[in-house]
Formats: sequence, C-alpha cells, structure tokens
Amino acid sequence: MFNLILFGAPGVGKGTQAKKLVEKYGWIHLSTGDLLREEIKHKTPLGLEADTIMKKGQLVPDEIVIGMIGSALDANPHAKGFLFDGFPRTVAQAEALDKLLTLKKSAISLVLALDVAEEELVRRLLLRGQESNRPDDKDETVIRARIREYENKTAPVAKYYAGQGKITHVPGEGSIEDIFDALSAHVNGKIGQAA
Ligand code: B4P
Repeated sequence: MFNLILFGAPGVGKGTQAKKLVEKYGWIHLSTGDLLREEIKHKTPLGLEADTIMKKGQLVPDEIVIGMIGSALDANPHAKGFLFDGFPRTVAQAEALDKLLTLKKSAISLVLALDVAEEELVRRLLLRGQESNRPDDKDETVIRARIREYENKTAPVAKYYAGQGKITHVPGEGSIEDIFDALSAHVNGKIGQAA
C-alpha cells in the first residue's frame, strides 16, 4: 500500500494537486477540509462546531479529525493507497496517523511538502474566495490567521517526518502541470525504490 501526505500551508496547492494525483495513481483521496465541509453542509453537530472554528481560521480539535480519518481508513479496507490532503496538521495528528496505519500493517511512504511564499498564498486564497462560497477564503484577516496557525502548529509536523527521513520539499510556484510533473516524479522514484 502506498500512503502519501501532501503537506503545506493553506493555499499551497494541496487540494489542486491531490485531485490530479489520485486520478493518476488510483489512491483514495482523504481531505480533512472536504470531510469537515461535508459535515457543515449537512448541519451535523460536528459540522456546527467545526464551522465556528474554521470561520475564525483556527484548527479543528485533533480528536475530531483523527476520528474522521480513522473511520475513512476503516471504510476502505481494500485501498491500494491513500493520499492525505490537509492531514496531519499537528504533531499529535501525525502520531495518531502512524498508530492507525501500524494497526493496518502499513505506514506513510512519502511526504511531499509544497513551498509557496506567503503573499502568493494570500493572493490565491482571496482569488478563490471570489469564485467559491468558502467563508474562510473571503477575508484577508482570516487567511493570515490560517497561515499563523500553520506556522505555529503545522510546520513542526515537517520536522516530525524529517526525523523519519520521509519528507521531500517541492517548489509550489509555477504552472499546475509543472508542479504535478515534479510531484509525480518523486512518487515514481519512491515506487521504483519499493519495487
Ligand atoms: P483545507 O480544506 O485543507 O484547505 P486549505 O489548506 O485552505 O487549501 P488547499 O491547500 O487545499 O487549497 P489549494 O492550495 O489547493 O482546510 C480548511 C480549514 O479546515 C482549515 O483552515 C482548518 O480550519 C480545517 N481543517 C482541515 N483539516 C484539518 C486538520 N487536519 N486539523 C484541524 N483542522 C483542519 O488551492 C488554493 C487556491 O490556489 C485554489 O484556488 C487553486 O486554484 C489555486 N492554485 C493551486 N495551485 C496553483 C498554482 N500552481 N498557481 C496558481 N494558483 C494555484
């Protein structure tokens, strides 16, 4: 089983590249952002709680997202691999993911981290805010709060995977196709090593 984490700040291109990668490699796409937005859409108790937090640009509590990922792993016992998009976002989530995968006799194969400058992140997210209904993309103050949350709570996750020798950094500025080709080359290299 091949398990990839796409890592990076809000707006770095995780969701965009994840869609293309799962189409190419046939993995199951697990985006905690998408799962949370589904809960919000259906006005579930979890969704109502997450909505207030996400509108402020903060991270949803670890136990909620870890529970969602655990259920999604259980729901796909025959998957050939998973692409984790927007998860893990804290070291506690990363540790929980390692434990969940160990229970399934599996592990993270590779972490690809996209790097983009802050002003470009803000530009992209404000643009998406004009084109979509995402309330967290409409206000620059909220976007910058998300980037601060990333620096404080999510960036340390990169060190966690560096300690395991699993993380590779890829430039996230340029055309979507060129970035996709670079990500695919790293995946192919890793699959080749495993074969
Ligand atoms: P997410 O849904 O994960 O969203 P995101 O990080 O803001 O965006 P993403 O990175 O996927 O977007 P992309 O760059 O593809 O999270 C939203 C919120 O959910 C979080 O703030 C948090 O509250 C909560 N949450 C989610 N997971 C959580 C977790 N594990 N723990 C706790 N809380 C959690 O796209 C951005 C824009 O850039 C798009 O419009 C795209 O078209 C554009 N773009 C992409 N690539 C480009 C390129 N190369 N050039 C120009 N534009 C590009």
